[in-house]
Amino acid sequence: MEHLDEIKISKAIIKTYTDKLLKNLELEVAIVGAGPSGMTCGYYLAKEGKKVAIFERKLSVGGGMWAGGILFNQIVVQKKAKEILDELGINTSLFEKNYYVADAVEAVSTLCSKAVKAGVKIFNGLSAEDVLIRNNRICGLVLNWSAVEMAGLHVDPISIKAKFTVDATGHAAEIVHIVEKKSKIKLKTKTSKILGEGSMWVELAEETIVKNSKEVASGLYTCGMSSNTVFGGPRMGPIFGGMLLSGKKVAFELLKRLSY
Ligand code: 48F
Repeated sequence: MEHLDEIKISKAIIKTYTDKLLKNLELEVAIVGAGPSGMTCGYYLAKEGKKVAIFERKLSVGGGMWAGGILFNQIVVQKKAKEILDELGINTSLFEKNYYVADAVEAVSTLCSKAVKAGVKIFNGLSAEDVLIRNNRICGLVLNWSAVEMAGLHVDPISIKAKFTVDATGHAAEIVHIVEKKSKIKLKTKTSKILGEGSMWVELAEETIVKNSKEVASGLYTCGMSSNTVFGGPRMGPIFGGMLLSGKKVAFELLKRLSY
């Protein structure tokens, strides 16, 4: 029988996880949320050698992309976004002119794999519950185990620092809400406040989501659905192209900012 020791297994987990976390306490980009937009953003940053980590509340990555619409696990993307799926090696088929479909499970698993292999470190089971702010600039995150959050335990969090932070938390836009609630920072929106999401309008939403993916406060970007929540735009429902294009846009903006 091959010798296997329980203590060695425990040591392997504890030591390597601790090393990984220690190496990621200071980042170039910290992304909150491993949905489609956050993982796409992370992929393009890591591909260019940037130090980027994603903090995801759930055990699973993928956010709302596992089940295209009403649990039917096919996703729809438009032509512009299909190019991203092509680059990632995710199979698509033409449904009708400008409407492509992909298997949601293939899309999430491949996007995650490509992001991780490009160098993104994903920390799942960790929730961002606050931010670090210095000189009116968002410069890091305050993190706690999601299990602690769920159990309502009175346990203090830890912090990480990042040159840039991305709120890719989906409809909730949790990080921008924290900044709005806890600081006097004026958001870069029309009213300096979160404008809120409108009812579904796919065509308009897919366009505005990309425009709205930008810096919302010094050091803090929105990406994916949180962009329409923050800057005001309709929800887009079961189409995912805008999420991918939004993640890519923010990554390229950050690449420019990081090279100054
Ligand atoms: O919701 P989600 O998939 O965001 P997205 O990338 O994509 C939106 C679409 O799925 C869909 C849509 C398409 O038409 O509108 O809704 O904008 O993924 C967001 C992820 O962020 C995690 C959450 O668990 C999910 O996996 N998350 C949210 N808040 C936190 C968080 C937090 N405070 N800390 C860590 N993770």
